[in-house]
Amino acid sequence: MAKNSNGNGQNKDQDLARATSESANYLTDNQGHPVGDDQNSLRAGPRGPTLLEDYILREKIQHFDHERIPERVVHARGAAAHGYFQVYESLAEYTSAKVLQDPSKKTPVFVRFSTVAGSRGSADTARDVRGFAVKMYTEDGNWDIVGNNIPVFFIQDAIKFPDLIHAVKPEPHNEIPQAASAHDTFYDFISLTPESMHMLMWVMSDRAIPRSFATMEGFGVHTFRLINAQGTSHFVKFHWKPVLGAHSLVWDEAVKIAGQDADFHRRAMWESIEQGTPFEWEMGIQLIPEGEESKYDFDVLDATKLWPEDLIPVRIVGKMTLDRNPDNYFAETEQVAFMTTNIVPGIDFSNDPLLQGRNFSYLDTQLSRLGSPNFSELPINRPLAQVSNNQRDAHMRYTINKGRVSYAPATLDGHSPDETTSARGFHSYPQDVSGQKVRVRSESFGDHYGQARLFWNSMAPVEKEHIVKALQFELSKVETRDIRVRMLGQLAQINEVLAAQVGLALGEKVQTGAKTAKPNGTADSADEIAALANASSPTSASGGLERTSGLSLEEGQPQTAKGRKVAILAAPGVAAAQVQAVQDALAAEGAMAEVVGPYLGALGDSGVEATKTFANSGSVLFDAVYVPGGAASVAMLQKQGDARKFIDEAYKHGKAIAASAEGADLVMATELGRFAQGNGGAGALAEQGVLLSKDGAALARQFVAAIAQHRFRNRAYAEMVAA
Ligand code: HDE
Repeated sequence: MAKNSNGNGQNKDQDLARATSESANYLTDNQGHPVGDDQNSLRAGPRGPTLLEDYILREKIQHFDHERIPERVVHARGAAAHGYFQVYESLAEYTSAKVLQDPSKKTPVFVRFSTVAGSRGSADTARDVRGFAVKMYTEDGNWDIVGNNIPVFFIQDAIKFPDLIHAVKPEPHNEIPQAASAHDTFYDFISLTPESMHMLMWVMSDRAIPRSFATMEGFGVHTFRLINAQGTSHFVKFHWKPVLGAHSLVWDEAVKIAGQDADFHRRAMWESIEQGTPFEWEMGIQLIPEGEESKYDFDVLDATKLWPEDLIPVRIVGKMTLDRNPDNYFAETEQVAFMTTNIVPGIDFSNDPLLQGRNFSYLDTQLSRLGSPNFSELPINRPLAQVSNNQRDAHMRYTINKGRVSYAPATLDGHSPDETTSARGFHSYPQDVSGQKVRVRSESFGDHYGQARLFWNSMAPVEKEHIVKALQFELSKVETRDIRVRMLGQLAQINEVLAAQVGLALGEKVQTGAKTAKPNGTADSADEIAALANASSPTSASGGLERTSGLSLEEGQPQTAKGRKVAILAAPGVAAAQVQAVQDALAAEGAMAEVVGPYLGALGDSGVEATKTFANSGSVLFDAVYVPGGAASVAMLQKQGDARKFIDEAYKHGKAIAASAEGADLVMATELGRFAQGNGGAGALAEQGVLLSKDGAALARQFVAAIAQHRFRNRAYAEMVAA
């Protein structure tokens, strides 16, 4: 094949090095001129006016003035990392995509996680959908799976996207609230949009407040196609399953973390990768052979529907590892341009109308955000595969094309690149298409509540309780009563008990029909309603299932302490050997520990150093708490309200707590300790994941096992403790 080389396929590192200006060891301006003075502008006399001639000042200020580019209209706040993807075994049976065929090949990836509604400076832990955008630099060009951490979406048709986003963004008259859906315009829109109900259930669930990027599932959401070398097509859904399991925060934590560390998620990813602990996911696929899709009572083209895992199992096919932090946030994370149209031969689109609309949107948005069609030449966007075509010029052209041929057909210079007509080239799946030009929604998209019920039915009791509380919080912030009432009407379509429970907090009575014992069909008390909460509602558009696995976060998660962060509470006089023992036990499991003390640095002559203090951190930033012995240390901490609150709060949030030797005295001095006394004391606490023991080694083992359980939902005094 004749080549019209533009240097794109060359060594990416070399290109990156050329793109940075850090090679000179002296200061220069952007034209490479050595700069003699970067402290003072050029002026007429020491106290005179600044001279227009000062090109160094002008260039520096002008560059600064243009430093910001428009933030993403959605998904503005994000963080990203580099890594690689490897398929476990060849999927050639289903797809000719090379990236899914050779298990020995590591395909470089760049993955950006984001929240949707908040602006760039908003907090990481807002209740929101998370973006999960993967760019794979494959040998056949870039493949982007621009997904979310929730497998369905709010709307069925792209034409509604601007309405949805206008409704959820801060209200236009006063720009309130930031990064929050709890306001009138959002629920005005949602209450009038039944197709959003399934997604709303997910967004009100624990999924919308993930513990970490590493404990989030990812989903391609839309139905795509896999096409093999023979041209056979399977419909496919892509999944990313976190190796550490999927875990979430509790709402009280999410709210407090937003204040204590707005960068909680991005910091955790950065630190973990810096410490050599990568973030990992397995790729899963669900497949439906082309032609068999009509046997289900949901439409595979409808992005408000998932494929229940009990019906169509997820097959694990590969692994993605994120092990390198970006060098520069702006150049990489901010300038990365994901596009749903970035697919490779062997993968194809479906007719999902949301996906079809996205296929227009992403290129358009990159042109506006990055300012030029040459955004694809930026180091982070440039494919590793060679680029060879007749496109030329435009703003900020980086490539220096050689020769005079930039058209085809051409004979001059032998330079016009040939199309790849062989199997290697991208060929759309030749689906039969005919029909009238219409603006209609297919009737097969018509069921809006069945899968919302499937989700509700599949939740564990504690998850249902969280959904109810989230809706109580959100809807109580809606000022217009009509909207609140309309929302209760929608919720009642999903599950009457859910609606009644939410209604209690809004001062509204909701009819609960046949399910209540009351002759008038209403339920009056929370207890009465809660007693009904676990009855399943019949579903539709769910393949005949009433519930399915794969939806509850309380089921089937791997139990591991890896990646968890533990606070060790210590003061002068702390028993250093006990600190060391627990640090060793945690490190052996891949968990991290920090010593939290009354001040930073050496704690007296104990040999232990505090890296965090009660002033700069709280229990919400950790997964578990350990209190080592040392009489003086414990005596000092007992007098500190912050130390006692640390433990009470961790208890309330269901986190593992352990104390060795005198450390137990601190636990018993907390509010929780007071409740426990007289109620079985230490024995009763142990069942609730509060471990008090004199035997340090055994305790460390039990503690690690308790951390792996993630949360103890059986905390008897959780509601009573005030923290
Ligand atoms: Fe996006 N979306 N989206 N979206 N989306 C953008 O592209 C859009 C949708 C998603 O980390 C924008 O580069 C339309 C679904 C992610 O850089 C924009 C529709 C899903 C990211 C855009 C959708 C997503 C975006 C804004 C309805 C999950 C961040 C900036 C048809 C499957 C990527 C940008 C990153 C970003 C448009 C719906 C995921 C405006 C029109 C469904 C993860 O092009």
